[in-house]
Amino acid sequence: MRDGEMYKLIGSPKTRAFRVVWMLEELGLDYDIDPATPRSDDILAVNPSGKVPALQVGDDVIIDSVAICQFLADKHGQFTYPAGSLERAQQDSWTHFALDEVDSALWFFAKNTFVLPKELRSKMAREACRFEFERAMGFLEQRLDDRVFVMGDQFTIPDLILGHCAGWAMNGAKWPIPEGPVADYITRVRSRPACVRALEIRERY
Ligand SMILES: N[C@@H](CCC(=O)N[C@@H](CS)C(=O)NCC(=O)O)C(=O)O
Repeated sequence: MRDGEMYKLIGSPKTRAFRVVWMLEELGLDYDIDPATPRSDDILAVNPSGKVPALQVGDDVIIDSVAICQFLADKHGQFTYPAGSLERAQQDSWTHFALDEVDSALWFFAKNTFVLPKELRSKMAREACRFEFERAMGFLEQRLDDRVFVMGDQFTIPDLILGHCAGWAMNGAKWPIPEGPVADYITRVRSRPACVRALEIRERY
């Protein structure tokens, strides 16, 4: 990216684009937001699947919230361990846990609630999603143990993804976060000033 060029986030902050807003706020960077909705012309112009978010970086576009957050963390040297380190492998393992166990349950629930055509939505699938989510919260409690953040004292990308998914669970799916260490961890992550600012920004869209 050339000096003076701004990042442009394409995607409504009410979607997974929220993760990118939060990351940009953590890093204190300047950016513009095009609050494109899924499958709108603006996102279809850069992503054939119509899924948001995307980040425009000069003439390039990065698709996928986690790829974008990891790129920003790597580029600006914060909230990540360096590629090739064992810590980075552990961090990536947590990122995949957040996506495989938590994001996927929420997403499949959303698909079976309002995304898929009505005739393809299934109550059994929604129940299975909730079952998977609750099981994932149990795994999270075990893996977290008594850490402040998943990697210890340092806040990294998987904390941000888990923090976003927890808000999605509580406010979207209406699934509670189990009280105790997991709820305390989620409160800790979501009370970060950058998350609070991102939540305020989200309300404007
Ligand atoms: N793995 C992608 C998932 C993107 C995604 O599914 N976004 C949703 C909104 S949060 C979307 O645009 N859905 C539209 C669709 O599935 O057609 C990411 O993290 O960015």
